[in-house]
Amino acid sequence: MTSTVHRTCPLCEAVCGLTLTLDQGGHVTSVRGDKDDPFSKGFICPKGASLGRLDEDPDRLSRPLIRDGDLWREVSWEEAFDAVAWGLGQVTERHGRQAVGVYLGNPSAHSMAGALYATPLIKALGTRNVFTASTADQMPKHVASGLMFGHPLAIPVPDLDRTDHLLMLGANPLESNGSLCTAPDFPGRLKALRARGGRLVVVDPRRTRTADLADEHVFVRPGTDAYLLFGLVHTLFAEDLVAVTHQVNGLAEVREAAKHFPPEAVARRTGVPAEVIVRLARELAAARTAAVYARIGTCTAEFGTLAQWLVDVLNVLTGNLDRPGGAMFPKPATEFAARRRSYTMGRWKSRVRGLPEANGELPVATLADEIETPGEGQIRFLLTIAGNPVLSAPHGSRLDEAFAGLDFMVSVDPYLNETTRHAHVILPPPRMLQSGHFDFALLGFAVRNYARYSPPLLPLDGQQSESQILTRLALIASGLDGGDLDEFVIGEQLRKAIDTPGSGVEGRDAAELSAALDGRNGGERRLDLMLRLGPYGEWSGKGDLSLRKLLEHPHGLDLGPLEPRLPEVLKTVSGVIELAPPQLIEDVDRLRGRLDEEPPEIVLIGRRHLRSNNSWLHNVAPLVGGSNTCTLQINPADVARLGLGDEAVIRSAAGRLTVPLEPTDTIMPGVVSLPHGWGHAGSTQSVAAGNPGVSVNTLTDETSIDVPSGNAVFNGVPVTILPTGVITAH
Ligand SMILES: Nc1nc2c(c(=O)[nH]1)N[C@H]1C(S)=C(S)[C@@H](COP(=O)(O)OP(=O)(O)OC[C@H]3O[C@@H](n4cnc5c(=O)[nH]c(N)nc54)[C@H](O)[C@@H]3O)O[C@H]1N2
Ligand SMILES: Nc1nc2c(c(=O)[nH]1)N[C@H]1C(S)=C(S)[C@@H](COP(=O)(O)OP(=O)(O)OC[C@H]3O[C@@H](n4cnc5c(=O)[nH]c(N)nc54)[C@H](O)[C@@H]3O)O[C@H]1N2
Ligand code: SF4
Ligand SMILES: [Mo]
Repeated sequence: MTSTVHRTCPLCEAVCGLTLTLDQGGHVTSVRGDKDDPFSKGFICPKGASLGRLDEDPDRLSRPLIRDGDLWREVSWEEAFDAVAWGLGQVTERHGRQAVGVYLGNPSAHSMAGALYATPLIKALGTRNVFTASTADQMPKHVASGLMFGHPLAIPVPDLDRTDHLLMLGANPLESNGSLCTAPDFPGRLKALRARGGRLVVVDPRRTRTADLADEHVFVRPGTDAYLLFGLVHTLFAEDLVAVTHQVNGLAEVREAAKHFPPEAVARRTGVPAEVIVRLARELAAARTAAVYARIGTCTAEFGTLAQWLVDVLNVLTGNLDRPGGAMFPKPATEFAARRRSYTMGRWKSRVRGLPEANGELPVATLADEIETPGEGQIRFLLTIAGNPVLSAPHGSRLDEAFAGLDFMVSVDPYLNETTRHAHVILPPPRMLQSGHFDFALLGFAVRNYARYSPPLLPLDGQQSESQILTRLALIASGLDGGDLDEFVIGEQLRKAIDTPGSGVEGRDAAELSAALDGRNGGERRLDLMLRLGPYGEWSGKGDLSLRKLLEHPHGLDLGPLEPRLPEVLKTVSGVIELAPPQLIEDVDRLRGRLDEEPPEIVLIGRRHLRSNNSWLHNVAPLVGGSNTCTLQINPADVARLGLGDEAVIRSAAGRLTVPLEPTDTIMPGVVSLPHGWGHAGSTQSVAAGNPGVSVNTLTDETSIDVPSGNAVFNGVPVTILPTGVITAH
């Protein structure tokens, strides 16, 4: 007897629908793409196809662990939570709440638990020492959007299915399946773009599989995209190609700033010939519709925020912002109406390096400083949730040592790995199939409006759901014995909606509305409330969406193509697009200062492989090996010039590694690439331990950051490469 069930794949941003076959014992016997999902239409990648293997990995923890010295023992949930309460109490009683640090990793942006319970937990902990993977990722985009559009989540996405021209920088969706642009079957959508006569241009220091699929690939020197984009802006002004269709502030300031970046000057810095820069700008302006889209290669760089800003400056200057075929704002089903306010950063600063907060968090690039530096506010207790910063943060090897010196550490994670091995208590979330799934974050970046809820497919069987784990931690942190966090949040949200004129529930009775909510647990009830109050919701006066309706559509619900909606999305105080925010114009000076700089001889960048997912998929045998290896890509000309063999020593300001070489002419001379998430050590992941690789974040430098956002710099790291056997002092 088998059963067929459906759910969303939680592994990457593409949110594909999956159809799984389970045997009577709840084991996954097959995984296919869900043909009836209106968004993913049956698409699946090798990772999704391995979901069963990953979910049933025997190395996943099923019980909480407590560490005594080097010894781990399985304990009951009660004993584990008691230990957390004791450890937290010890530290906060002696050193106060700022001695507590929190790190949230990438999977918490995919889970319901992360979306619903991380914020209340952080509030309950009462600390400002909050760090997430966002400052090793997309923080520059949040900051640029916050300053230009008034909200850090007002992030336009390319209207992939309708655009005539896509200029893509620093993204490789044929491997990553897309990011800050939720598009199941991204490869198919790019092929369709070309098939309908559209043009795709890819800018990347490597000729990637995405570049191979494009009409044109442009090699760019790592870390110089902001120069290149300014060269395009310069050309638009110089050739009178600017066609702004929205009300904006700051057009003259942008024109003025761009004067410093003529194509000839930019060409020297970027390695992109001046005539190519001019042509790219002309093509962008001439296209019937066009979108500029830039991702991780341009974010985790020294001028990440400027690059992200200039992407949308180009979308505005060419009249492509907020129009079909251009760069558009999705309308997710659980969107909340936000008020107009000025977007501010730096409301507080990190203790040691004085780095400003953004979106309520501090740069992960300074986490080690905050743990290692004595004084009031030194982090002595750390909680990590769904993160592996030892492998993923800049100079993660330093964090490895810093974590060993903490008074107490707690990790919520299914694996004992490089990070969690330092914890005193590990609290494992249940299997994926035991968890409900709704993409609160990712559906806000979808190239078509869409919603899908996947209820848990298997019972908890004595496990705690991740929502229950985080709720319990929040209760421990607030010193409360009980109380219903979900009902508290529901009450607050209802009160706000009831008090908001024109909200659809204005003046209604909170108790009555709360009683009407569906859901088998607090998380589902909160989802139902957000759906009902959201822009398609049955309590918004604009639709009939609710949890019940999503449950009636187990393959997901198409909510239509993206539509122009800038006035709803804009939250700037001025009520118009701020094209030249002072904080960014100020940072242009930093960019100008480096315009004539000679590039380092060799720089390091990252890359992703289709069958990987940051640090935590290397324990699934079918996903590792083959093309998914931890090798240093290097141009054959550099191999010859440096006299290298099969492996080499790579050295940076932060550290050194010995790496196997993969000579390939797909990478620019003077650039080398190593994927992140490898370097498996001290973990009980048996497959990963057999194929550990090395951690690129031994080499990345936490002292180098994108100034406005504090984001880590992973691309363009200066390195030296030497043959093995040459002894050098470091
Ligand atoms: N050099 C370099 N470094 C990089 C990058 C790069 O391109 N180059 N990329 C950066 C980017 S974009 C990111 S997002 C970060 C990622 O940084 P992190 O989020 O710190 O790292 P991950 O490897 O994603 O670790 C995820 C952890 O979550 C656990 N986990 C998996 N599923 C769940 C779950 O459902 N619940 C819980 N509680 N835990 C779970 C895994 O076991 C693993 O320990 O890395 C960054 N680091
Ligand atoms: N298979 C797989 N999929 C993933 C992940 C994974 O680890 N594996 N991670 C997920 C996560 S957390 C994220 S954030 C997304 C990221 O999704 P993407 O942004 O698409 O990430 P990458 O595939 O690393 O592509 C980045 C590209 O930038 C290029 N690049 C490096 N430096 C520069 C530069 O200075 N300028 C320019 N123009 N290009 C540069 C690299 O060569 C690379 O091809 O992927 C997600 N999906
Ligand atoms: S593309 Fe992403 S969401 Fe789709 S099956 Fe693969 S890992 Fe899952
Ligand atoms: Mo990421």
